[in-house]
Amino acid sequence: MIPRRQDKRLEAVIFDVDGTLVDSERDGHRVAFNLAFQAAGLLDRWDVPTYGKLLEITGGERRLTYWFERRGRSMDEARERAAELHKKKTEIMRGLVIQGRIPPRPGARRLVADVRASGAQVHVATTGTRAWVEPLLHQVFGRTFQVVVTGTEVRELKPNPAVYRAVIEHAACDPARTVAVEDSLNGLRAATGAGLRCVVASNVYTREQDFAGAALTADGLDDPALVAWFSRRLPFAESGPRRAVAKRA
Ligand code: XBP
Ligand code: MG
Repeated sequence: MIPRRQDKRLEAVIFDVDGTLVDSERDGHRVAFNLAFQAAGLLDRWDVPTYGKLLEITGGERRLTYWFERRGRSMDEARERAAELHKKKTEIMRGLVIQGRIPPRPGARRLVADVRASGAQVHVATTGTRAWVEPLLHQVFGRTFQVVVTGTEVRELKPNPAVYRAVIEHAACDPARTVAVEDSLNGLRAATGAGLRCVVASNVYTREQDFAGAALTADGLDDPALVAWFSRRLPFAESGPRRAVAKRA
């Protein structure tokens, strides 16, 4: 008998960080970029809508390079400025993390705990910089995640699938039994480009994006449709974790 796809229980879940596990963009990264501009004596500032558009460019340093080029600086000068500024921004972001200023998205802690309790692995694939990602994950989720690959380790950032490929390789998980959780089109492309299914939990910045190709599109990690999707696919779903998850659906 050919097993149906839904009979294949999940072996691993790979989470994106920014905009997925935590609400980090508008009141976290954006604020840190603006403080870095200020510290460098620059007049550039990113308001909420401007930052929303700039999010199409993943990776803080690339985002800054793009910004400086668009403001008329040469490519070399833009890169140099961006590298300098991004160091400062990373230091500031780390400070915001340590002060507890970056909150989890509603439902994030619960979903991660349910996945772990089911026996499936939990990993992270982010374009963010390790210097702030590590303290953030530790502070908000404890020592939960098994493999964490960040933008510091991979050359090509999302939508390139490199970060997902690296997680799959390090975790030695079967892509057919692994799902990614993302908030953006760039993230969806990266995950599917690595051969993974991807569940999208959109947010205010990404809600209007076209998520064709996603296994599911939900409004958040506490969306009943998303909770039910996982409850049907986590291992040992007939016992504890499923009942706990399904009750909330
Ligand atoms: C998130 C990003 C990150 C952050 C900034 O993309 O692009 O770069 O915005 O962090 P995703 P850094 O959620 O798709 O991984 O400044 O550390 O790069
Ligand atoms: Mg994201």
